[in-house]
Amino acid sequence: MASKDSLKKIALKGLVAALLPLTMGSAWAADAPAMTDEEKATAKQIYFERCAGCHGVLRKGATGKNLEPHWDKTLPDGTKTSGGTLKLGTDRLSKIIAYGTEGGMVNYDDILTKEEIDLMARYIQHTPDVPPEFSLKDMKDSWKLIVPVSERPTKQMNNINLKNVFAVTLRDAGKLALIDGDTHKIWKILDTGYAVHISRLSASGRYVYTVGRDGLTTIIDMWFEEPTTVATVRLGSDARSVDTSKFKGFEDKYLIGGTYWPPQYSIMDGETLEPIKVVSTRGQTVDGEYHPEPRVASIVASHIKPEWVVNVKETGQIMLVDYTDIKNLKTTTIESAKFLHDGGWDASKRYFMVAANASNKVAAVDTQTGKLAALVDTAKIPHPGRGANFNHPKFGPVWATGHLGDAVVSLISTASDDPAHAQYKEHNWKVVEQLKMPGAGNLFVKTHPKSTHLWADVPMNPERDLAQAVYVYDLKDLSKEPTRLDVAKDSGLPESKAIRRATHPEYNEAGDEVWISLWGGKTDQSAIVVYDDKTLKLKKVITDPAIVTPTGKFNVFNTMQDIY
Ligand code: DHE
Repeated sequence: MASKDSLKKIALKGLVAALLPLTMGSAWAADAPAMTDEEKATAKQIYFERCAGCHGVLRKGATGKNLEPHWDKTLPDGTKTSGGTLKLGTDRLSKIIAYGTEGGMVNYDDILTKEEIDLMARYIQHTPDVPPEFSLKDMKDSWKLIVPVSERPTKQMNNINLKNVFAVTLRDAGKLALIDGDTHKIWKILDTGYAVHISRLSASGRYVYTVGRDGLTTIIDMWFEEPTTVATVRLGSDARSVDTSKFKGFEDKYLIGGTYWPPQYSIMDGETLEPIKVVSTRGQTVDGEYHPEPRVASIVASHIKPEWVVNVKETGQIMLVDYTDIKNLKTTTIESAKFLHDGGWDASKRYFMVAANASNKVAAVDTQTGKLAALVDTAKIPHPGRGANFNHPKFGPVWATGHLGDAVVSLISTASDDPAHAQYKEHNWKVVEQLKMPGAGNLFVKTHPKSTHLWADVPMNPERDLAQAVYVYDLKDLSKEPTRLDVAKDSGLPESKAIRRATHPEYNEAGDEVWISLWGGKTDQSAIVVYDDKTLKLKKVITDPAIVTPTGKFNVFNTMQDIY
């Protein structure tokens, strides 16, 4: 819910200023229910915070349905059909927002007030506003170089084992906690953009990059005595992804960031964040239709080439961007399937596996040849995070993904150049096994080369008992039921009204312990619960009044090396 406090905070961060022009010049649908300017401004903010991620700023739909007042479409068999929010009306829309749908829309009756639900039901019957563009000049104007490179340390000035530091998103606090993985102590909490989505590490492991949903990107230098934000820049008004240049000779040289709005990616200097180039992703979908809002979903840096893999959600186009010559940028565009979202490398780091979630497919990109290796059909709404790689006792190397829409974890056989794996070739790019989960609503799976366990969460399941627990599979015997760990109970925190969702398993550097976030209410003290990976016994609860809504956690070493 967008409380007055959170609205104030975001306003301070300049987001409202960026969004205000959106109301101007919009053509409100004549038949839509009346709204005051104040109501529209509040609804716009809630839409940005809660709805745009799935339905899109222009409301053309992606993971979520199209929410335009009126739409016409031609089905593959030639039948013409139409619909829209005006046809559904305020009552029906209020019910959908409050109680959700079987199609995957979550219920908002415990997040938004009745008044806010009514407000949103009326708001989405109006024509969507087209937000302003964000140019290279806008980026340059927003750029703040807080500590120039010449004034930064030339060696590490602290005794922390940087490789085992965890960057932890404190989602609703708009902050990032850096936690020492060796001592389990909070090292420092820093201000960042609103609801930081991911953190990524520079190739050297010295810099942490974060990106907020509001597009504010920060670079934190861990060589100071205390971690210090050395530069910030805004990428646009809505963003989810960043990555660095990891290929030999380009370490820490460039940063790339992707935005949902405007639909584009930006290239910056890796040490200062000085903006260098902006590239639009608008264009044709894999079906050949023009799309005005193809948002940049996951971005990943190759270890075997000077390239980034940029996954464009709505068009289903995967771009391999060669960063050796930014002025004369070369990109290879690979057709896959619409609604690309998140993904990770296979064990060999040659193939990038990315979920086309609303198409129920996973695309495997061969980054060596620059071609699509396969489009794999999976269960409903694959959501891998970065996925998990291990050797299946019967099928050899597999990459695992969980599903938001089905109670399974899918194991996909991945190709390998190792002659010892030749026997598994016939299974490559097929789902070779589905592990049964206790319910749908998985977001992340994780394992480690030194582990014999596969961890899976179910935070989006409506059942409290499931959402507050994680499930651990024994990789030596996948026929066994997974072990259930009650993370909320193990945290020792008092029962809370809001479900505390156990999410995002992340290994430490040694690969012998696993950290789970307990994602509680937006003002509740919460925790990170640490388990011994061998015994599955509770090892430590990291909690503090400042630990509020922890979600993603990124271990420096594992993120640098893409170990999962
Ligand atoms: Fe995420 C990864 C988009 C909601 C936590 N999320 C990603 C990526 C994208 C994305 C494109 C891949 C980034 C990359 O690798 O470069 N996420 C979106 C959305 O559009 C969506 C559905 C709605 C929204 O409005 O943002 C959404 N995501 C969420 C959450 O609600 C989560 C659970 C909690 C939160 O902090 O917001 C969440 N997303 C994460 C995390 C990752 C992520 C922790 C990184 C996973 C990893 O291990 O790499």
